[in-house]
Amino acid sequence: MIFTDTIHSVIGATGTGKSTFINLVSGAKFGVGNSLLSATQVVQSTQPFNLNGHSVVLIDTPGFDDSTRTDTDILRTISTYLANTYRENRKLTGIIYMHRISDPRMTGVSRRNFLMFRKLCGDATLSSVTLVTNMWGLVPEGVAVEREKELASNSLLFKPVLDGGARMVRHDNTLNSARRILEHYVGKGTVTLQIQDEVVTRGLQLEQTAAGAELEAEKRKELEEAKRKQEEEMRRAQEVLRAQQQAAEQRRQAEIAAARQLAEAEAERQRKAHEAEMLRQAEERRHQEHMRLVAQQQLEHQMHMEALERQRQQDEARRIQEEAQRQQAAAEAERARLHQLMLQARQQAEAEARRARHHNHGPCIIC
Ligand SMILES: Nc1nc2c(ncn2[C@@H]2O[C@H](COP(=O)(O)OP(=O)(O)OP(=O)(O)O)[C@@H](O)[C@H]2O)c(=O)[nH]1
Ligand SMILES: [Mg+2]
Repeated sequence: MIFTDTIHSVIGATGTGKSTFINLVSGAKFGVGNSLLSATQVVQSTQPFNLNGHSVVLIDTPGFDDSTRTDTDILRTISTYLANTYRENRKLTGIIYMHRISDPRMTGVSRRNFLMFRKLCGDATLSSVTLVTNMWGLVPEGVAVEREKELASNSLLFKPVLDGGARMVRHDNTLNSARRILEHYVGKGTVTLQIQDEVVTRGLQLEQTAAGAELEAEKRKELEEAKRKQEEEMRRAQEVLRAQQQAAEQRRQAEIAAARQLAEAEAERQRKAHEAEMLRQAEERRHQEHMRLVAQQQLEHQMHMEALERQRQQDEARRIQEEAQRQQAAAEAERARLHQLMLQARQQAEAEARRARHHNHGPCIIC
């Protein structure tokens, strides 16, 4: 927020409560955002209102943010408005920069807004700057106080502005608080913002102004950062891809090795099975040969035994026959002997008989 003897301008990131502050103290009915999108899209001035007998006008500005418009667009809107008020000789008396103490850190949009704010104001106007912290109720007091200290003492945050003559005050969202902030400017002289000097007095194009150059530098930085991030993401993606390819290759190699192992194992199994089959067949052949030999031996043995039996039978038959012949011969001999004996006996008997007959008949002339 900035003001002349009647004009103050309120600047800050989107959603920091610029319109709320202005509405509260001026009675204006500017749109207040409750969504994530920026509520204030254009630069707008309040009707003059009375502050301790002084007529005051507040200028509401859109914040630099990512939600709806480009930063260049917003800068052009603000700088054009401020240049016009300057041309109309409606000078500013104060510039109010709103900052939520509830913001955990000052990065991104907040940092960009603060940079733009500094480049819009320039160093010469810092004594007319009020850094307003609000939304104290949204964080524990201890945390908020620590943040306030850090904002004031960090050279990347508010310190350079405070060192340049700006002041930092707390706003508790009450009318009294808002009025006290504005009362500080009563009776103070007007200031020319750097952007007004650059555009109106020096006739620079927006791009040539400190804010424009800063914006360009920021955009370049963002582009470089985006490019770096993109390259980083690409590198990561390539690494991921490479890792995936390596993993796939390793998997493939492992699969090949496993398949080779399987094939080798299968070949080995088949070789062993073949060997076992060969052994079995050889064993079977050996067995068959053995059985054949056994059978042959049995046959030969049987034939031998049969031959022996036959021989024995023949011998036996021969022996029987010989025995029979011998017995027959013996019988015949016996018979012959007996016959002989009989003959002899008969002859003897006949002789006896003859003798007897002879004796009976006196001595024989023959004997
Ligand atoms: N708790 C608390 N909430 C606030 C305060 N100031 C504003 N708000 C809330 O913050 C939200 C944004 O307020 P706005 O006044 O629209 O903020 P803005 O800075 O004008 O936002 P843009 O127009 O988008 O740049 C709204 O929901 C307000 O009710 C405050 O001091 N305390
Ligand atoms: Mg607003």
